[in-house]
Amino acid sequence: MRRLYGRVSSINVQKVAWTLEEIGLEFEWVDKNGTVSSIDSPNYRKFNPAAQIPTFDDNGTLLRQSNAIVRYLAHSYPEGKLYPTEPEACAEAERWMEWQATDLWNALRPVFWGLIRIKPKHRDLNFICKNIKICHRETSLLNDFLSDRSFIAGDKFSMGDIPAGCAIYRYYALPEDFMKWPDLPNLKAWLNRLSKRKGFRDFIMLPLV
Ligand SMILES: N[C@@H](CCC(=O)N[C@@H](CS)C(=O)NCC(=O)O)C(=O)O
Repeated sequence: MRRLYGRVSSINVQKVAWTLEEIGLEFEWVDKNGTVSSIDSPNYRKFNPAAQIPTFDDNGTLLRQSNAIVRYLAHSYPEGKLYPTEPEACAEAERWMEWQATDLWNALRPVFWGLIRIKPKHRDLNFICKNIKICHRETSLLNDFLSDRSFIAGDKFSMGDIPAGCAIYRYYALPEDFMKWPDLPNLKAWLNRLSKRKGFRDFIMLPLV
């Protein structure tokens, strides 16, 4: 039995759900429509002591950390063609997975929380604006990188597109009055290519909550 634990509103759960859809694996989804912390219970902590989502149970193999789960699935199910076979292409996929989880997310997460999850009266606008500037700097890097390719690892969609695609969707779904995005045509064209994929439409293109 395969099970994915965690609510669909979590970016980290979304990465795994999209990967599973790309590979075509069937799974049971626990707490899909939950809210923040809804899954936390002594039972859940037994297999995720940090009480974080997602956890993926692959027939008894317990996996945690979203990008590690995406890599595991891409590697373990080659029929999904998500794991680049050339080392150079694989390194680019890995590079932008790391970038999403560190350089971009360190700035985008406080913007997302500040504008979507925290009540306006509790917002730290200076902190949000400082992080919006960092987000723009980071997304410009990906925009430049995408100038000579359709997808992150080259001509073919791969695991490298998944974490970054989830985060860039959020970047553009945040309120325009605050974001004032720079012109990033390669990034927008790539996002448009991702939007043709069922997993992206079903699990990523959702209202931010
Ligand atoms: N680095 C971890 C971060 C996991 C994480 O922070 N998950 C958040 C949701 S995005 C969480 O568990 N929140 C508690 C909850 O919603 O119950 C990963 O990529 O899996």
